[in-house]
Amino acid sequence: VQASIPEPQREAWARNHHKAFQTKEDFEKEVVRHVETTLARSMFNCDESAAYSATGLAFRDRLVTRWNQTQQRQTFIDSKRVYYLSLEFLMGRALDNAMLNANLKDVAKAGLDDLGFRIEDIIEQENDAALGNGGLGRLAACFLDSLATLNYPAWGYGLRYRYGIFKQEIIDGYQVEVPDYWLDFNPWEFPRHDVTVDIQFFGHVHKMTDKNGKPFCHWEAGETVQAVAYDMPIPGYDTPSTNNLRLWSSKAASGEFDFQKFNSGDYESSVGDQQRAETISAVLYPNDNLERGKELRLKQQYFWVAASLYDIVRRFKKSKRTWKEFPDLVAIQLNDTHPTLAIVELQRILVDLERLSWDEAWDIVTSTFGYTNHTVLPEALEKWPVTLMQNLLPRHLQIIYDINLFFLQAVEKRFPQDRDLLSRVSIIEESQPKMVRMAFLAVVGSHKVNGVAELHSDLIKTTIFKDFVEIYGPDKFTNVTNAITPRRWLHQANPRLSDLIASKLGGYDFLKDLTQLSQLELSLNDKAFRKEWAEIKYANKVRLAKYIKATTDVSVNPTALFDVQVKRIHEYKRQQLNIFGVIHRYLTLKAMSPEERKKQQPRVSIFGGKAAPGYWMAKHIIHLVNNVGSVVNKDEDIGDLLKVIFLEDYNVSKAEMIIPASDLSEHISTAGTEASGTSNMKFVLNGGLIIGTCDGANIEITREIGENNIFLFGNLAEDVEDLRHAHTYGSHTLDPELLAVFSEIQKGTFGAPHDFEALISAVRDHGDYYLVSDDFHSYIETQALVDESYRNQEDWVTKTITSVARMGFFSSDRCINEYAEEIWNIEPLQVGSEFPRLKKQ
Ligand code: HBZ
Repeated sequence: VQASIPEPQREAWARNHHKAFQTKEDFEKEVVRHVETTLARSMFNCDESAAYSATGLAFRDRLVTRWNQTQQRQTFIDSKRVYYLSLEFLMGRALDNAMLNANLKDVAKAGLDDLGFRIEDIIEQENDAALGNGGLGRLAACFLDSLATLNYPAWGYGLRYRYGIFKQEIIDGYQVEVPDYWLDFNPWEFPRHDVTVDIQFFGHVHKMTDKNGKPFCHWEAGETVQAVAYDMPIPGYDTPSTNNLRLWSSKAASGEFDFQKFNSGDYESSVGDQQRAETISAVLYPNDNLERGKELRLKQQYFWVAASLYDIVRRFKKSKRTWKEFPDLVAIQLNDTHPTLAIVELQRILVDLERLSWDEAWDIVTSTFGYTNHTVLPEALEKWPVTLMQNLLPRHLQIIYDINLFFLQAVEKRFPQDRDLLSRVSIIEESQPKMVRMAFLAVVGSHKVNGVAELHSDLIKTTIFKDFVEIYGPDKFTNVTNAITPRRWLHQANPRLSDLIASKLGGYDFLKDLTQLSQLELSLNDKAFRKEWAEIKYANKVRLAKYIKATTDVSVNPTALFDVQVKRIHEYKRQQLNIFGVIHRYLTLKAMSPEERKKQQPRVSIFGGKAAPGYWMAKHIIHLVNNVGSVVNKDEDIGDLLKVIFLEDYNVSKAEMIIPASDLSEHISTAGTEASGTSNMKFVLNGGLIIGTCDGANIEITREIGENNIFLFGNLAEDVEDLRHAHTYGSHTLDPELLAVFSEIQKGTFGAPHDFEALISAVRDHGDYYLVSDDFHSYIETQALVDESYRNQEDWVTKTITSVARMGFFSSDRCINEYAEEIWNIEPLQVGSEFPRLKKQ
């Protein structure tokens, strides 16, 4: 087969090379061409949705050229690549990002204007790519942006869910889940029907001998499903580098129908096979920080991991290097334990299929993988029943047992007679039923393990992985503090602020080197700058106020303090603490005389976030917030002094509007529970302040911006154990102000008390695991301090400017450079704009 064009004909290709548009006129031509040909429409039936499609296609054409070029260059140079394996990529919208990263948003705005559209309306047409739950998935998306921007050769591998995270509707104060079918029209993905992998499940393992008499294992599968690649280009900011995100979709291996069954009249079961196969990539599991051990989830994990590894190995083999060199060309990062089977799969490929010795293979495997831990919550640690694994992946279970055997043998040699240690660190938990501990497998199979903020990385070393630090030494465990991309979370979400900063810093270079923000402190006394700074915040609040009016029909005053908590609803994140605090505020205001009330600081408490569909407590929290809102918001005694808003269906594109409009955001998890948090960084970068606990990245944010610029409260992680003990053994008396809040709820002020009994009794009768009572007083006091601070607007503005100036550390570029140097050992590869290369140099 002819794979590439012969030398004599290449001139014709070079002559006709697709030129990316650069001017408004060329952009318009591209849009009209796509409307009139690709979409088969015209100016007489071009609505906003068609204009979005055509604009998306015009930008996608631009991306493709650079994408191909980047991939060709990476392959030609034979450089080491990193593969980021994540079950979630919470990408949000792509068009605005593509325009900004190419520095062509102004061109597109002017062009669309000529053609009769407002760019904001066009951007709003796009569905979010919502292939993730929360922080973990969004972190993966920020990392892709930084990897491309910094010119690292990197691919993401994930699943192409037909349904992303569900859409949330609030009906009568309750969350209702609606499926998120987002693929109707998606110009950003390229189906690669020629890139497929057959993935096996079930079946049996046979011991065989090869022609040299060497024994080996053969896995005869019971079911085969086909993986089809869909690629998405990931543009870097201000660089031609365009990386690839490859998402796998599942389909029946035998094609559309099993014709034999079909012809023999068994139509139903042939369609059934088809559906069973497609089910694998049908839907994102909507739990965050909870593992439920469902067979389909394990199938998803293996399907994705096996397809990705097949692909990676296939690419490696083209390089004609020896297996020993695999880790010189390939680094694989495991985003949490979800892809841990990749360790087992690579060992299987090397031992069973490539016939390397166990030890040779294991050296390669452990040099290749790195593992990032995102949680210490026990209910989130992945464990799979041995029986389930045995049935679905019989050969993998054998390999896991062997990995465990060799590991335990080595441990026993170093720590003889410590039976207890062996059972504590065993990858197989000897429980009823027996379980495979995925986090331990990930630790044993990787050369580096990292946590995502300093406190968290310390905690994993002293709790869940304590024994492993003893065994491997401390150097295997490291910290890489999370961060965010300033392109999306400043430049795209808050263009006016980005422009103002650029005007002070002499251009937009700070978007590629966020430490340059520090120069903003020089402008602290610049009156015009401060005024514009405050006006931008106000304008963003006005925009959010309009959105609130349009979606909830509640009018909020944009001069009030906007207090925001938007994130997944979880007891450990303590939205219940926030809403109990809001009720306390309401009761306090109600008890005041009208004169006294006039002196109070008006506030809008804004909540948003999804509850996992099966998370009953989280759903009650949502219900309570909504009910409190419907009482408070129409209370005439209160008026603008307090409004309580629940924003439906919080997602990435809504975050881009909400975050720039916040004065104060809440990051109030029980100390030691939130691994890092990343929205805390987004809020501060957008000129908002934080009320928070000493948890996750809040601690490092405080170190960077200074403790005068953050409102910290509550107990410390080191005291949590004792406090919990005090609840259980009766030496804790509940906070009286919190009890007053409880009795108001129980009076029925916010609807049937029965509905909220569980929320109350979790604190009052069941040990208050999240220490709501212990932190309540400190929380209320600190909120009063916030009110006082906010009244001094000049001071407040100083705090916000100072904080933004000190946020340079939290660029995901810094974070990715740390991974690249300390874990992946990869170098950037500059992609020039020269194209095409006619000959290999
Ligand atoms: O990862 C989050 C952490 O809670 C947060 O503190 C951290 O900042 C962020 C990035 O490191 N973890 C998640 O978002 N986790 C999940 O969404 C999740 C999803 C599926 C699971 C388990 C966890 O099975």
